[in-house]
Amino acid sequence: MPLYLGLDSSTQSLSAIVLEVEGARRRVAFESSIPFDEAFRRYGTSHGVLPNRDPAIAASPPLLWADALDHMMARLAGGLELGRLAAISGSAQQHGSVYLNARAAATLAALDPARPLADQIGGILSRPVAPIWMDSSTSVECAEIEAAVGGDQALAQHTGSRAFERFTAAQIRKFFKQDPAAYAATDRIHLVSSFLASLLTGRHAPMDPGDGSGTNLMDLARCQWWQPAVDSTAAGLAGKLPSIAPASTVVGTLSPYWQTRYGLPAAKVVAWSGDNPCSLVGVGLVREGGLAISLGTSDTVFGLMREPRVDRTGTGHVFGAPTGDYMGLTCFKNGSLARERVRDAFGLSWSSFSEALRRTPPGNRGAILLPWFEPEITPTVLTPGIHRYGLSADDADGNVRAVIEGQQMAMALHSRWMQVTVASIHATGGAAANRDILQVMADVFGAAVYQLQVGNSAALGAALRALHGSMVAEGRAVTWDEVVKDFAEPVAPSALRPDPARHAMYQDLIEVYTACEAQALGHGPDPSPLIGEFAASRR
Ligand code: XUL
Repeated sequence: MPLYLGLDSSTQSLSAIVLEVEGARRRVAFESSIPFDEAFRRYGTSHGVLPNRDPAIAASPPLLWADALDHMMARLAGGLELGRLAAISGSAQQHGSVYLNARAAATLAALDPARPLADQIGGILSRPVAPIWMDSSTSVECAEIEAAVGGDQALAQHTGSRAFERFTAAQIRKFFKQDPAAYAATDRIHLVSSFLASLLTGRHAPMDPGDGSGTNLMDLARCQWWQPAVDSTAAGLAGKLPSIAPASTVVGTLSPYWQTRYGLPAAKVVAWSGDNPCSLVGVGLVREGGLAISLGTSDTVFGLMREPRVDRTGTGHVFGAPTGDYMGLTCFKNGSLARERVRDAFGLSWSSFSEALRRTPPGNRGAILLPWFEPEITPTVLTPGIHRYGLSADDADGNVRAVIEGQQMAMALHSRWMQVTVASIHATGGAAANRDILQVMADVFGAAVYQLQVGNSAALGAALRALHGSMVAEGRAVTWDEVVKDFAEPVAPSALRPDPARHAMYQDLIEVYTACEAQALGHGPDPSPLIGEFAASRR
């Protein structure tokens, strides 16, 4: 029975899911995860990121990702009959970029199977670190790129997003300006996804349109690089970008390095993509209509779109979807890290965090917390800071409820641009295991919230993409509904239903939240009277 491997290189860990599929027999055969900080202390990361005194700068070592890939393959080879491995695909944190010199192609093609991968590829990096999605240090470059292409709306219309600090174009431009010699020595700029695919195939892999649309450089309609953006980003960039191939393309086979090192077959490698496009498939959203919320290092709200409805307010993004459609997405940086910061500030465990949530009244008497522990993506907040309204800093229970309600209201407010009538939400990511958090989600959105059988939707989505790409390559007709069947299905009996009275209350509270956000961003009046009115109306 053939096996399909999905890998997910996220901010903090590398995960793997192996599916066994033949006809109606479909099961998850293996799941594993390697946390970066604990397993690879020598790289000095914290939560997968290199420490930096400037909170706007976030970068990670690409060699760490390669090392983790090597270790995961060893783990897989030890636990499975990998001779049956038919195809592999992968998911990676979006936007991060890896800079390789002209020696890369020859080195990747001739790796020594007796030696660890990370020991052999240090010499192909023209930049030792990769800026990642948490970086917010490129506002100047964003403005320069937008001005050069005719403004933010022009960029959004063509690429799916206005310029964002973490997107690859602004990051490339900053590198080009700050280190022109290293930029000149760069022969190829990969995303994390196409870099890892290249390590597997032993040659430069293309990008898929899902991850390509997180660069601010890809023409969304044609799935090709958009020349005005490329030219406005850095001199000579066109020659340094990989090609873009449809998400189900087989981009190569496992290179001799992996075959000899771990006794693996020449399995097909299907183009890797970003974690959010992979999750779209991994939560089963292969049709327009539903919404998914991923509560991970970042919190994201996303849904499939048949047509690219670009956000005119400049909040969200339109990416390519693995199905060949599009997806709308809004991203929040203060996701799990903010929840952890509140939990740790009051010395709580996750279970006492949940108890605090249960003890406090929904609506929190109008208290609002804006949890911008790190610079925030949505809304744009470059200088981090916590804002409390009607809430004391030492009220543990109140802060727990406020961080959860604040995050959910921010997601509801800032996903309105997608114009999706939300009847149901598929919840994924680590915190989606917490049903107290999901009940707040159901009440804020007024929608039923479903948990899924497989928690890691990005790795599952990658494995399902391996299955899809492999079947397409074999000329077998298959629909996406058939691909996701059984694996990416919501667990119906466990659905969390919204309470109509609480949903009505949250609709009022979102007005208060909106006023607090505006005041904190410096363009709104003191929201205290609104908070007072809300609290009085609930007495
Ligand atoms: C999406 C984004 C994050 C990363 C996290 O635009 O920046 O969700 O993909 O890995």
